[in-house]
Amino acid sequence: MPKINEIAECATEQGLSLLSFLPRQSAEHILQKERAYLDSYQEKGYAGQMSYLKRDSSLYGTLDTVLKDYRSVVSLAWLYPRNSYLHTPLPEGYGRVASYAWRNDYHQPFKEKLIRIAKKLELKFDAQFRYRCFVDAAPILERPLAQAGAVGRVGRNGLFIRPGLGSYMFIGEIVSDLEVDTALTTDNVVTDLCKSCCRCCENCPTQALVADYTLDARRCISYLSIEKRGMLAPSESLQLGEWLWGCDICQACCPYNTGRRALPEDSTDYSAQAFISLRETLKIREEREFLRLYQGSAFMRGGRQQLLRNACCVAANTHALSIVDQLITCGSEDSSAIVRQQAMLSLGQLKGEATGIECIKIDNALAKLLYRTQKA
Ligand code: B12
Ligand code: SF4
Ligand code: SF4
Repeated sequence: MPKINEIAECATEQGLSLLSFLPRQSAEHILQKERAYLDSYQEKGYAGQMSYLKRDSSLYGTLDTVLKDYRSVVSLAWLYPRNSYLHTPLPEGYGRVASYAWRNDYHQPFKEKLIRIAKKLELKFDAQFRYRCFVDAAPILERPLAQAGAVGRVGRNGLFIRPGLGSYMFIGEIVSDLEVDTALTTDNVVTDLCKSCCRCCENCPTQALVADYTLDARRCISYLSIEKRGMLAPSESLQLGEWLWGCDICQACCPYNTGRRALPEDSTDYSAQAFISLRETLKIREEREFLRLYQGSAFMRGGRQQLLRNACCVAANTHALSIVDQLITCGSEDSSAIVRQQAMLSLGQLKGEATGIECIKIDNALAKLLYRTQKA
């Protein structure tokens, strides 16, 4: 039976941190409790359009659905860069990208790390056991499971925070037949992290954190930019603010992310990933070109249409009059009706700010686009 520190060692070798190692009974108990929370989350409509979050909560109430008669679940964290560009003014004609999306998509590489850990344990203990590895890809309530390990907690912003590491992390699990050595040390049990702090709630620009630990996804920039399909209503488009993809505000303002992290900081210059040119984005007309640029990135989740839709919104929100021509081209030529309409809405918004010749140009373009839309 592997001891908790042996699992932690294997995790460290893969650049991961151990968050929890739970026997079946504890995991099932937690998931049953959280299931009730999910029910009320669904009832209040907080899940928005995310159909996968609206599935019957019984699916989430056990891990037997992913590995029948499993014996334990290990939760592990993979840190990603923190967003240190939030105080850098946005360059004109650019949009912000949340730091989880700066590197290649995390799902596959993280899963491979988890598989390597499981294989190492098999070798080390000369025992074959059934296991399955998951990263954000099954009906698993990852944060409550991570929290049960007592090394960190979910904060008021809804994110799992481990003091010393912060919250800029992905969470993944190994569900398996491994027996657990339950000797968890209790001297570092984290109970209340936030105390009287409320920085995340105060700084969330859309008041999406509607109650302690509770996020109304429908108001969250991350949801609107990544998960919400189709057109964005004018109020939603405004809510994106400067964010082209995701949002880091409630993490960046959290004191647990501002100190030094226990792991070495990544010294890569991520500015080219943190700020993306709206002009270049709005020029991507073909799926092939989108794939050439973004295959393997987090943008694949929403695809070309959604990235361009968001770029139109950010252009209007940031008063980017310098890319009016690009918006006009999008409004008339893009193959996606959603992109065309979002471009027209943004042009309408920018018209109010333009003066002289610029204003006449937008007016003419809008009249032509409107005529064409009515004729179609
Ligand atoms: C749906 C989803 C979203 C949705 C909705 C988020 C939400 N609050 O549910 C949207 C698109 C908005 C989103 C945004 C982001 N997400 Co997301 N998301 C998920 C996903 C796929 C499911 C989450 C889920 O089941 N939610 C349902 C609710 C009911 O459960 P829960 O959030 O797991 O847990 C809640 C309860 O435990 C409750 N709770 C716990 N204790 C207590 C105590 C009390 C008193 C109360 C009332 C409640 C309570 O609060 C928890 C947090 O809301 C998970 C992956 C997964 N399978 O878990 C990733 C995941 C949560 N997301 C992740 C990330 C990185 C993000 C973003 C940071 C990305 C970005 N930069 O834009 C943002 C952060 C926004 C935020 N403040 O949470 C990571 C979080 C890592 C971490 N440190 O916590 C995860 C775990 C993915 C992963 N495998 O790494 N996400
Ligand atoms: S991710 Fe942004 S919009 Fe969503 S809760 Fe955090 S600060 Fe608010
Ligand atoms: S900002 Fe403050 S209240 Fe919000 S999660 Fe961090 S410590 Fe908790």
